[in-house]
Amino acid sequence: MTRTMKLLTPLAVVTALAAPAFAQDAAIDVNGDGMYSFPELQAVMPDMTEDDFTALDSTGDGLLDVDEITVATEAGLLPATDG
Ligand SMILES: [Ca+2]
Repeated sequence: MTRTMKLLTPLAVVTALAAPAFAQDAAIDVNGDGMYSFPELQAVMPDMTEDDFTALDSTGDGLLDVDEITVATEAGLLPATDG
């Protein structure tokens, strides 16, 4: 095994394990656009406030994309989804 392979292999394993775990949950993403809107999240998390949502929406576009969902899930702010 080359030196480069040794460096890259663990990263590939981590990526492969992480990617499916944070696929958007169709039960939340009701319109299937791949993002969670505030109404979509509030429907499954009635305690979610608009302030909570704004805090998670780091890009400020009013939608949580996969990166924002991943951060929020890892922080324990959103339920982990496993399909
Ligand atoms: Ca959506």
